[in-house]
This record gives sequence, structure tokens and C-alpha cells, in this order.
Amino acid sequence: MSPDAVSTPRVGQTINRRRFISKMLGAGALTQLPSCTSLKSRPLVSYAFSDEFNGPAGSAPDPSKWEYDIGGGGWGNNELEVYTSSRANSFQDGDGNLVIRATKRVQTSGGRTTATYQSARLKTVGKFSAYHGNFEARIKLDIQRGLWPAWWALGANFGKVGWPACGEVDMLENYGGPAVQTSIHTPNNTDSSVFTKFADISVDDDWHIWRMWWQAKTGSFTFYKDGMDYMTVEPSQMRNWCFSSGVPMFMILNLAAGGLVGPPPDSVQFPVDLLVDYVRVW
Ligand SMILES: [Ca+2]
Repeated sequence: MSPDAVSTPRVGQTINRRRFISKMLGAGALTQLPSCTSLKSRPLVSYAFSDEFNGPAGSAPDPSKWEYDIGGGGWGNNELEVYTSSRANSFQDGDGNLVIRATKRVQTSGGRTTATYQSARLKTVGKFSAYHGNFEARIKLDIQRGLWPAWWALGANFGKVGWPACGEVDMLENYGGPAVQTSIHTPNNTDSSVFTKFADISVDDDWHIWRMWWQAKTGSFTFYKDGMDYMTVEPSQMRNWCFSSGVPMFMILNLAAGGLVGPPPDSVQFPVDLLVDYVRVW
């Protein structure tokens, strides 16, 4: 499937997105975030979570903040990559950034050529989750067909209730074109599909700041790119709203290859990097 052929369901439509096969375990720990204070006080805010990725070049992401999902098998979306905890696929660059790096190895055997992909998926599960507040990341995409970078969140009750009951918020996903998709998924209790509300917003391969404001007062989500809001979703706008029951959410950063976006064309020059300057929550 080409990125252009990716279905774009509207509010209330259901989609099947079996991204959450049983590999993603251990999502049970709940950490409560102190209630959010006014945005006006932001310069004085102490972050509930912050990773500035200021480690030495080649060093691992802070293990007190990040866990790895490891392995392949498609991750519920027929993705091609194998996720590793290797420094070949995730490291700090010495310039203040986290690098998630997708690599490709081509092997020929018996006249048959096969490509294997490796990448990384980092998550704060069991280490940090928050109920309401601002979740912000400064991210630089390397926009390439067949690559699927994402910064997203799941309910911390994932390990207990599974997906999609835990709910999913995709702060950003890129399908290989000049747009980012921001989505909220609530469970459809009758099958494994979800209800979705989403917005597409243009993006390039420069640095951009993405923020999700999960409002304590209304329970709604507002999304910002470089300080400009582009979508607000209220609890009343979606069926089976699952984000107002006191369950915090943890974050995930990953760079998938293939799957929903189709395989990377031969023209893609590997490695492909997802750069993250910081992740902050307050
Ligand atoms: Ca940084």
C-alpha cells in the first residue's frame, strides 16, 4: 500500500489497526502526575518528565526513563522492522538529541535478495505516565516513503485491559509524505476496531515542536504545532471516550519500516533517522 492509499477514516468511523499484539507487555505501572498548573506559568514550571538527551555521543537513552520494545513479527501492522536495544538503532548524538535510526541490510542468497530492517521503539511504560497535562516534544523527521515515525501514547492500563480498551493518542505519525497525522482512538467494544478522530497538518524535515494539552478541566485534548493549535477533541465528540477515568498515559517513540505505509522503495537511502531534541511533560 502506498502512503497515499492509507485510509483516512473520519470521526465515528471504525478502523482495524492491530498494532498491539501481545509483545507489548508490562504496561501496568501507573504514575500520577500532579495536577497541571496554568500555561502562563510555563517558564517556571518544573517538568514532571523531561529528557533533553544531553548524553555523550553514542550513549544509550536514559534507562531510568525509557524501555525498549524488542523484536519483529509485524507489531500488528505487518511492519517489516525488527526493533532492537542496540546503539546501532537508538543513541544520543552528543549534540543534545536522541536518534532513533532505521537501518537496512540487503542479503543475496541463491539468487534471491532479501532486505531486513532494524530500528527502535522506546517507551516510558512503567517509568513515567501522566494523567492530564502538557506533553511536548521537539522532533525532526526524515520524511521517506515506507518509513513510519511516530510519537504517541497509550493508557497505562494497557497491560491489564489491552488495546484498544486502553485508548490511544497519536500526537504525530508520518506516513512518508509532507503531513503529520494526529489521531485519537477510542475502543469499539464490539470488535478490535477503533473510533477515530484525526487531523492532518503539513510538515517538512525541519525541527518542529509538537504539544498535546490534555486538559484537566474539560478532559479534552488540544494539539499544537510550533505553538499554533490545530485540533481540539472533546470527550463528547467521540464514542466510548476512555480518557476520563483517571488512567494516565505513557509515551512511545518509534520509527517503523513498512506496514501500513508500504515497504520502503529501493530509492530510500538508509539509515533513516528520527531526531528528538527533547520530550517534556508538565
Ligand atoms: Ca536536547
